[in-house]
Amino acid sequence: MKRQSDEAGAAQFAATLAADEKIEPRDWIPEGYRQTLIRQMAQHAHSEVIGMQPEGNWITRAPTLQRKAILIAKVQDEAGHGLYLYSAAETLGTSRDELVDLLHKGKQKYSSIFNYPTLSWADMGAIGWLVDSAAIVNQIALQRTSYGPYARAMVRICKEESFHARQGYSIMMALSKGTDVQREMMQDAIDRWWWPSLMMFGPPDAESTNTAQSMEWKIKLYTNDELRQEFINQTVPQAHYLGATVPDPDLTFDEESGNWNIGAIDWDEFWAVVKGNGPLNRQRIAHKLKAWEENAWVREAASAYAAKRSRDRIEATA
Ligand code: BYC
Repeated sequence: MKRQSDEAGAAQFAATLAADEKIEPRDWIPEGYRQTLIRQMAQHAHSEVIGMQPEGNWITRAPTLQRKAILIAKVQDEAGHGLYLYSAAETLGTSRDELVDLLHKGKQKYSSIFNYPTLSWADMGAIGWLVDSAAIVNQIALQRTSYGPYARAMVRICKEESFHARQGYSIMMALSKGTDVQREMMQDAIDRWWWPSLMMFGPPDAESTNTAQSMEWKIKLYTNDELRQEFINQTVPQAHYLGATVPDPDLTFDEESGNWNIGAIDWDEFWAVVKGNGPLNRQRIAHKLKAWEENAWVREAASAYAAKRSRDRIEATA
């Protein structure tokens, strides 16, 4: 009997994917699909939350009140993105606490990009422009991912990321029109963030263990290399508009394909960072754990308040 319902479920799952419709939490799904989504969505949520640290580092040192207000809003948005994604992951039968615990124990990943230090104010421009634009290229595609709750979370996240990318480019524009020292600061930030931003898209297709299956399930609609190339094509002209260069002596433009072709990416560096040996991996998790422990009282107060509200409601209707 169970076997039959699994068969019917699997047929329904295949038909939904074939029709480019969304899979919803009530639907039968293969265990591998569930596990892949939990892995990717958790990693995505953790990236948003850990991603608050490099920029949070500059809130007290923003050069003007307006820039400070914008940066606070952006960092706060990232916390919100983490919440949407943890909530979407919960529809797969896992809890936010479980996922956060796996992050704290080093059993789930977050994006490699957030293990690099933010050394100057220009890094706020470089992160907004390069890192958030890379995130947008990846996430615009994810708006059409097959799992409904994930796709819908992406729609709102993409809107907010667009504001983030524009604020980053606005910082870079201001620096590009500034003094020689400001222009040097801008170029130095681009030199340090360019290659790590390209690595955000994941390993080259030939080494990507999950892409083939994820594309079959329509979780991913494009490969890592396809999205990376789209980002490069969009970003190189923006760098030139700033009067800046990207740190790649082998960069060439191919008239025929319309692609900017890049030199070799240092994949040894990428894997070192992914495996926990980037410049700041240990500090990022240590800082996260400290905040988690110091703020335990907030979680306790919120649960006590929620419990009281629901008791009051039950009593009022009794
Ligand atoms: N960093 O088979 P592959 C943001 C891992 S936050 C670390 O190609 P997949 C923002 C990968 O997990 C943006 N690990 O994997 C926030 C896999 O290992 P496991 C975050 C990486 O999943 C604040 C192995 O390498 N965005 O926007 O098919 C401020 C082989 O890779 C990375 C997302 O998370 C990496 N960069 O494709 C500013 C988007 N790349 O898990 C901005 C959602 C790969 O098998 N995620 N790995 O042990 C995705 O779209 C996909 O997961 C990826 C990787 C394209 C990233």
